[in-house]
Amino acid sequence: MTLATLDLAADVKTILGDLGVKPERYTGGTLAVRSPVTGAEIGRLPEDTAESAAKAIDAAHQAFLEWRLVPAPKRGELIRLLGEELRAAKTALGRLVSIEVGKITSEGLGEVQEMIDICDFAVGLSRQLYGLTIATERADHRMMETWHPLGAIGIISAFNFPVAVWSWNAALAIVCGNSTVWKPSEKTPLTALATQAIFEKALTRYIAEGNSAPKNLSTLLIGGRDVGEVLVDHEKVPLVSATGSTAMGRTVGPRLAQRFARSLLELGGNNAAIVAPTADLDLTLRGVAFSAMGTAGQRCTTLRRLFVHDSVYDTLVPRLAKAYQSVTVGSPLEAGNLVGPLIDKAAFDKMKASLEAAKSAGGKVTGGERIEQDGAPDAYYVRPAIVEMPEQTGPVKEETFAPILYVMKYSDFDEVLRLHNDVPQGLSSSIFTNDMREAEIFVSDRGSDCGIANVNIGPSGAEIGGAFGGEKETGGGRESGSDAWRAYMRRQTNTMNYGRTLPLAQGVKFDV
Ligand code: UN1
Repeated sequence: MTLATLDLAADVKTILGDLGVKPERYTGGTLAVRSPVTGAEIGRLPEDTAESAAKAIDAAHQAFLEWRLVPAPKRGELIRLLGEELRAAKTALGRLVSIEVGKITSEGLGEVQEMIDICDFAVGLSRQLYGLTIATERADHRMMETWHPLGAIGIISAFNFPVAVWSWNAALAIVCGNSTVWKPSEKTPLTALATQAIFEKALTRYIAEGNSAPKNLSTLLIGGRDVGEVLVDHEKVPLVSATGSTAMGRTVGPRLAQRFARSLLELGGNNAAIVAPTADLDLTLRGVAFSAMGTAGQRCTTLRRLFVHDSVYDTLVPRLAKAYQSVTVGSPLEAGNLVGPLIDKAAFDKMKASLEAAKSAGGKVTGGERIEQDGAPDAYYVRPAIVEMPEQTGPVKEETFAPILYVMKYSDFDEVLRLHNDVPQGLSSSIFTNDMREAEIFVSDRGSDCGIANVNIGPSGAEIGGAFGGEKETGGGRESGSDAWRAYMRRQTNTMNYGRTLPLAQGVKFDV
């Protein structure tokens, strides 16, 4: 099938229409959206202005003032309904993700599943927003900590997980009693429109059940950097959760710090895997292939650096190179293809530049060439590249958001651990080994310095139950599972005196 026969704009219209999104929300505007599948335009959205964005944030703040009064388990009911609506819309939203981002069908659906999973998690959480009771040094006193909502939470998301990242933040923020204001990537506003419509369906059902909820609990801002800046600078936004490049985080982080607002940053990764002498090589091959080539190398958790022990190098690397040659690259909407397109030409240009830099640094490149598709001259499909590097230099230390896997040989475990951690980023990591000592050391204090460290699994494809995020230039934030909810709340320490005297802490006397 040639891509030229696909009318993706019509598909978009059907999907959005079925969800109740009016055509004027995605036609006739100034923000053009192209599908990476064909390179063709699939929407043109009217954009927010600085004024409309500021107004929307004020309204979100008002919504917060009301929503915080609703008991948390009741807030959870709204997210339970959101989970139900997402289940009902899974096929449609998954397909829209595939159209707008270029993910293969199972990954588009997987992204929506991730949204459903976090809703389930958040519903349970809505009955578990607990604090501690702490022993006090004073008689007839009780000391405890309580958790309270923050306000209107800003969410800035990236193109590669256009809707799941919103849900990790929004599902938690909302059960915690906050409202949310979402600025999606300007490359993927259509999936955001769809998600907002799904949220509104849940809200309508919630109100029909006899609950009350403010209108602007979840707000969507459409636009580019200027609109994002309004969100970052607005005094009524106490926290911005931002996912994207390290360069973006370098701007957003200090601007938030300037006004003492909080940031939750999830930035670049440069994730590695170590393949040790005892590794199960069949399992390793599959783990590496999915992590390095899946989503066309456009996950922040994508495997980018592979350290292979010299005793297994000559067995594994030729097998890997073969998998790279034979992996099916093509339309993500067609069953059987495993690697879809890059998001746009700029991504392809960056990939080419990194491969050139790798060659100059002594790298042996296989793959990386563009695969042109009939009838789709503006779509950028590439054969994933595998680059054997003499050492960890040049582009190996940078994150290039494309399917490039740098492979390096090692012989000493301590040395490979040092090299593993010797990059500016610290998101995800893994080791393939059956040696219990190596596995334990890798996840110990002296092992991987990343936010995520896996054994016998690649670095990508995390479940929502764990806290997601990383160290160093990755920004330090943690989203989704574990106790990540605390980022969306403020902690208060309460000391209650139920006695008739006033003993002061630290034995201080002050008798007037
Ligand atoms: C991202 O690429 O920003 O762990 C998020 C994973 C996915 C999320 C990736 N669950 O690969």
